[in-house]
Amino acid sequence: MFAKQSLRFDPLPLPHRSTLNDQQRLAASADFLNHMRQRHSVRDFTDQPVDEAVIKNCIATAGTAPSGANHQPWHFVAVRNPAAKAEIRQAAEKEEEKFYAGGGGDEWIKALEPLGTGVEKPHLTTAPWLIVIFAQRFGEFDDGTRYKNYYVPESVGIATGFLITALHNAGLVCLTHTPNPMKFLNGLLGRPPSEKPVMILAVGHPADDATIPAVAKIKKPLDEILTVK
Ligand code: IYR
Repeated sequence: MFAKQSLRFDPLPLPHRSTLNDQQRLAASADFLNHMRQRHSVRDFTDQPVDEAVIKNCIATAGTAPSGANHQPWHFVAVRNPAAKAEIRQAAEKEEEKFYAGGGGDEWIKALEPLGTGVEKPHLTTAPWLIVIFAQRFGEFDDGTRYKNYYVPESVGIATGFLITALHNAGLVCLTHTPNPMKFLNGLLGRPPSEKPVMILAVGHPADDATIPAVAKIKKPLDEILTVK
């Protein structure tokens, strides 16, 4: 579909334009900041189902992200099948066992201590959905010939940010989970070797007794992350 020789530059008048005035803009930006400050990575889920239509809208939102040469080098697999989730959990915990037994290296394992993470990943079976995000190293024309993708990690990172934001906007919580290595996901989910699994997002509703690590509330102050010149 993309990078075809037949695609040409064709400028369209900007289809959508904000009507906010400066005062409304300031209020909107502050409201959105407040909304996003209420997003937390959650590790404790209920098994309460989430409509597929909601997941589809959130993934469609991710699909609106900007990407290198507009090649949209991503694929999302939304898993709700309990047996498939159990397989993913089993394989992920196998990798995590090696990681926490020392494979991750002392410094990395120490850095995770304040987050309280460990080998057990119950969210992978409790959460009603696992969204697995794949990055496409290259694209393929219909005849199987390849074309290059550009800025793949950046593009997939932006799309994942859109997805996490969309899920939060829909009143859901999620956890970014990155077992290392993740190649087992290609086999379990039938994705080609040209695609690199980037992360698993466990998605659903928070358990009544869900907690977050206190350190997660410590965000760098603006003057540390921003320079205005
Ligand atoms: N994949 C492991 C380790 C882990 C790594 C990072 I970086 C984190 O921010 C959290 C965990 C795990 O999920 O436990």
